[in-house]
Parts: sequence; structure tokens; C-alpha cells
Amino acid sequence: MGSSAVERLTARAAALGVVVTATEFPEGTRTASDAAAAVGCPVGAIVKSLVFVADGRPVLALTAGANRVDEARLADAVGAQDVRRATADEVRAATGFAIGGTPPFGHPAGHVTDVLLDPALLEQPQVWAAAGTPTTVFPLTPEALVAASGARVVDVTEDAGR
Ligand code: 5CA
Repeated sequence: MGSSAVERLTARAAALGVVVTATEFPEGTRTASDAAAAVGCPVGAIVKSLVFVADGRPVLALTAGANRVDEARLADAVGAQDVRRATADEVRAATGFAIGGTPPFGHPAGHVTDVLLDPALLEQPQVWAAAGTPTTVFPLTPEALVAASGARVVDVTEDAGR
């Protein structure tokens, strides 16, 4: 099951022009700090793929591993009244992948209506994102991440504006 999630992502990424070279870390990459420790990169180079529900619609916030999303800022950015974190079931329904392995793109079409990307990720030469499972990640440039995810670069983190 784990490897089929990686294969699913790899095939969808290829269709978006991204070559996914997934690396498996048996010690786990479930959280940003786990992933940074496994890869040996700064936690700010890990892409968190966080799903929120904004006025009932799933929104994806691609956030640098060291940052936290400010839900009020996210609400402003997507023009929603009500924002909350998605449940595990909602993450799977929106993206086709489980929490801890949710990749930043390669989801079934038509569910996630808006994708936002933390500008802090653009300061990294290379970033690492989940490859479909909680034990796999893959590297890519932040530019490729923006292109493949169709994200809008907008800062909705707790430090935004400082
Ligand atoms: N593989 C790592 C690094 S790429 C990863 O997926 N990190 S993540 O940050 O994108 O996904 C983990 C996030 O899932 C946590 O930060 C947390 O926000 C969220 N999460 C974990 N458990 C739950 C839960 N039960 N309900 C909703 N969200 C959860």
C-alpha cells in the first residue's frame, strides 16, 4: 500500500513535468522535524502540505517546516469567513493521501480549490516534500514546487508581516 501511494504520486508528478525521486527513510518522515533529521537538511527546507477547510472547501497551505499557519491570515487570503484544520478523513478525501504522507501536488482534480505557498520556501535552493507516505520524501526546487502545485505565493504564517 505504501509503495502504491508513492507510485501514484510519481505518475501524477511526471504528468506535471516533475521527476519524483522518492527516498525511503525507515526511521520515519511523518513530521517536518522527523523529515529534516532523516534528510539532514534544515527544517525550513521541508515542505509541510497542510490542509485546511475554508467555508467548507479544502485549501492547501504549503508551509516551510519551521513555520506555523495563522488561520486568520489564511481566511483573509482565500476570502473565507471560517477556517479550521482538516480532519484526517478530510485530508484523505481532498488529496487522496494520508496525513504525514500528503504530497504538495498530484491530488485528484477538483477537490482542493486553492493552494498557497509560504515565501520562506523560495529562499531555499532545494526543498523536500512528502512523497505519498510517512516514510518517503523527494527533493525539488521551490520553483518547480510553485509550478507543479499551481500555488499562489502568499505569506499566511504566524510571522507574516514582521
Ligand atoms: N511527511 C512530513 C514532512 S514532508 C509531513 O507530511 N509533514 S506535514 O506537516 O505536512 O504533515 C503533518 C501535519 O499533519 C502536522 O503538522 C499536523 O498539522 C497535521 N496533523 C497531524 N495529525 C493530525 C490530525 N489528527 N488531524 C489533523 N491534522 C493532523
